[in-house]
Amino acid sequence: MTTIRVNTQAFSDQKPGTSGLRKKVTQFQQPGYLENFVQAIFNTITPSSNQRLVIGGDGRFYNREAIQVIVRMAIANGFTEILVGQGGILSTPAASCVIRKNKACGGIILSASHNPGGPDEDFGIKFNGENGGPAPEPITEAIFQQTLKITQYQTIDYNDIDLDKLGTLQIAQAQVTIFDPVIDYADLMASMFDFDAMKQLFQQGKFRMCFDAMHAVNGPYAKEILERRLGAPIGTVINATPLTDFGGGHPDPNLVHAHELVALLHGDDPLDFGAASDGDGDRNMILGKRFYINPCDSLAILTANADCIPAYAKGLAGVARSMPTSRAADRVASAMDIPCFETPTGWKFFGNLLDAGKITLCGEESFGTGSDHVREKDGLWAVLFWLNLIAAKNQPVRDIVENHWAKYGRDYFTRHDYEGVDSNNAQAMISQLKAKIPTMPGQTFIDKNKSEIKIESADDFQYLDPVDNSKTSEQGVRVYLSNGGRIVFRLSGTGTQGATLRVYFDCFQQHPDLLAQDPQHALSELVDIAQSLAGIKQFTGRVKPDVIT
Ligand code: VG1
Ligand code: CO
Repeated sequence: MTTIRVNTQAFSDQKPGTSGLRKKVTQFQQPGYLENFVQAIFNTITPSSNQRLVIGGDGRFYNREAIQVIVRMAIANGFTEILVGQGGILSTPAASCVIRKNKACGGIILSASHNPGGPDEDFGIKFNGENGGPAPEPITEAIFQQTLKITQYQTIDYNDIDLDKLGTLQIAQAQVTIFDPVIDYADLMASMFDFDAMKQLFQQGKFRMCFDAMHAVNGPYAKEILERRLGAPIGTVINATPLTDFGGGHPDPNLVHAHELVALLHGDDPLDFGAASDGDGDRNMILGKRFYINPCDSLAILTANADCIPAYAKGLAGVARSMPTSRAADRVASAMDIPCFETPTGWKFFGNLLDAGKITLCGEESFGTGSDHVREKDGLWAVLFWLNLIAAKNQPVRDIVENHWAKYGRDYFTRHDYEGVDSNNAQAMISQLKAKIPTMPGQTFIDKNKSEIKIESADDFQYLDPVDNSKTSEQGVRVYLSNGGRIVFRLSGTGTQGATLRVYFDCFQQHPDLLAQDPQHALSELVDIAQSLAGIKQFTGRVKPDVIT
């Protein structure tokens, strides 16, 4: 074993954000930078009762190099069993599945999710605990404190291992196993859904779909499950080979970045169903024929129809959504008489609720949906859920969604992102907004029909975890309006450059004639109110958002 001294003071920026530590590759390449964070993880989690660790990533640039470093350090830190996905590949949900199945003490996942990859792009690392989920706040905070404190890290002198060759190597006290990253996950999916009914969908030959893996990690998973196990035609999965730079694109499944897929669902001969997932395979976008499903609606619809799926036939314990996600799922939960929880943004807050059996399904507006089968959001699972639903109901996507709106009403939703804003200006905007909270209630605005919209209440969201009573504050400014609308302001915790301001809008509509509007139109008054409340233009210098979802 070798001990190497590190200059921790140079690395005071290793505070994990919404989803682990995300920085530019060049930052991770500084000598000792990755090692500092990895040693901080090991110092925080050891001594643990078992010494089995899972390692894998989304295949982006620097994935393989980082894995070699982490394997050497894990051996030097006393781990006895180290499980590495072949080729360094492991989607985030599959990592969660493998940690749980093997009863590991946790796993290290290398990903910057939907952010671009490449020598000048982003890299990321996070630790998931023995439940397979992202480490909760107290652990990530303890890791951060360690990053500031440690003066040395442990490693061994050992050549790079062959990440592509399946099998087990004995190195010092440790067994290092390179395993197939797809099988366990595919088996789990087969145990949850009605694969026979889904196979028939493809056998009949009338149903046509495409899955866009965006050259990211889910390609091999989607090929195995959709094409091999469910019999979808070869070629159903496009951009199926994970590439270190994701083919130069943003592996972000939205209408802008998944344009190749979007084109196949429109045009003269559109497909029936389309789906995409992100860099690390935990996000999903679902499309019907010339039809887009908002992720907030997706969560509500999956909740309402869970009884069609074998894994959920016994019913749901409850459902949870992140705070900025629209309240569509709340309406379903209340009709089903099950609890609905509102958590801060980020998957780590769902973990306790899932572990305690308080919820079965959960989701976020940012294309993340999941359930108690793992402790991460799960892109391919959401796609299979929808396929199973289509097969069970024998209805096209559009009908399923429109019937849902007719029954429950529609929660219009949109998110406006201002990217790469000057951090000080963004902070200043949020601070002045917070200062105004006490005087907001009662403030009125006149809409285009000359009627009044009044602010009913406003706060800075804080969350009291019902399982461990931990408190998380300053999670975003919420403004509730008299017309049923809501505006939320928060700053992103996943960006790597400047600040990203996110403004979320949602408004409930029940009138049957008003269920088919364009969300931007339906929410335009809220957008104006947000502008006058927060002074976005004045603070950011931006006249319009960079990304609208
Ligand atoms: C964003 C999303 C959030 C999501 C997070 C990680 O965080 O808003 O809902 O959980 O990304 O997703 P932020 O702090 O930038 O708003 V992923 O797919 O990066 O693991
Ligand atoms: Co992701």
